[in-house]
Amino acid sequence: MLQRIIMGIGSGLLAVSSLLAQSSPPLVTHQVLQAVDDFGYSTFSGPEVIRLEGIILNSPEEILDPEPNASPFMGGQWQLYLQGQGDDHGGTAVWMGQKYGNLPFVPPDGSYSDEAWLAELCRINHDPNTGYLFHPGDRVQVTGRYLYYNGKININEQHDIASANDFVITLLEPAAGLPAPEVLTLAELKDGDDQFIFTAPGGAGCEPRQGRRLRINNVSLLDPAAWGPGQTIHIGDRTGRTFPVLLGIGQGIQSGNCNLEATFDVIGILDQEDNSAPYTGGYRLWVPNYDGNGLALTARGHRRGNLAGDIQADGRVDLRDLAALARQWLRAAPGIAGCP
Ligand SMILES: [Ca+2]
Ligand SMILES: [Ca+2]
Ligand SMILES: [Ca+2]
Repeated sequence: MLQRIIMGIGSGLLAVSSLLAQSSPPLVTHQVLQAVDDFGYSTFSGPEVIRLEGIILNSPEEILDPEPNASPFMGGQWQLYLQGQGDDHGGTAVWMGQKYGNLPFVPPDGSYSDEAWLAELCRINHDPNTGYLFHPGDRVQVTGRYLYYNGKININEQHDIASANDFVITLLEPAAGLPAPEVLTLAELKDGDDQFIFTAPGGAGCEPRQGRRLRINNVSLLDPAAWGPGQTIHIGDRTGRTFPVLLGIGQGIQSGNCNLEATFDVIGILDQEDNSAPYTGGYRLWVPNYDGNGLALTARGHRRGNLAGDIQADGRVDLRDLAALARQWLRAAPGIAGCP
C-alpha cells in the first residue's frame, strides 16, 4: 500500500507538472464549458488545457467496459460524469479509450497496449497524492484537454496516448455526497409531439440539464423485452411522452431480471449523443446500475440484510451465491486490482 501511494505520488506529480508547465490552466465552470449556440455547436473558446471541479456521479466500469479489448473498435473504455455545484448548473463527461489507433485520423500505432491501458486505468482511478480510489459522491478536480463530440464537450486526451495529453484527476473532498437529483416531468423534456425540447424560456429543456442527475417519477416501461446490460429501454407517461433510458452495465442489470412495478421512478444522468447536425437531440437518461427494489430504477449501494456473502442479494446465503462467486472466480477489476 505504501509503495502504491509513493509510486502514485511520483507519477501523479510528473503528470501534473507536465500540464502545469504550460502555465496554470484556468478553472472554468461546467456551464461555461458546455455553452452551445442554437444548433447545439459549442461556443466555448478557452486555452487547450483547463481545470474543472465537480462531484463524481458514477463508477466508470458501470457504464462502459474498461477491460482491455472489451469492444472490437475502441477496446476498453472509461467514463465518468462530473456535476457542477451551486450556481454551476452543468455537468461534463471525462472519457478515455484504449484503441485510438482505429480512428481514421490517428496513426495505427496510436493505441494503448493492454499493459499501458491498465496502467492508465490505475492512474486515473486513484488520487495521485494519496492513492485513494475515487467513488461516486467524491468532489474532485480534473485538469486536462477536451473535444466537442455529438453535442457536448468531453474532457479527454484528444485521442493521443502521449503522456503530455494525460488528464489528471485529484481529490478535493472524499464522500462529499451525490447531488440530489432534479425532479422533472417528461413535459419539461419533451414537447406535445414527443420531440426533445432543446431549450425553452423558463429553463425547461434537455440541454441545460446535460451531464446532471435527474429524477422522473411515475413512468412506465414501454419495452420490457429490451431490458439488459448496455441496452436502451423507453419510459412513457400518461401524456404519451416517451424518453430513452440507456441501461448501464452494473452487475444489478442482467437480462431477464427486470422487476419494475407497472409505475416507477427513474434516477439517471442526462446524456447527449446526437450523431447529426443540428445537435439539439439525441438525449437519453443513463442509469449505471439497479438494486432491484422495484419502485425506483436506481442503485443505492448494498441492499438490506448486512450479509457479506449474499452476493446476488436476496437476503439469504446459499448455493445461488456460491454460483455467482464461481462465475467470477479469479476475475480482477481492471485499473482497480493489480495497481502498483
Ligand atoms: Ca449539448
Ligand atoms: Ca494517457
Ligand atoms: Ca443470496
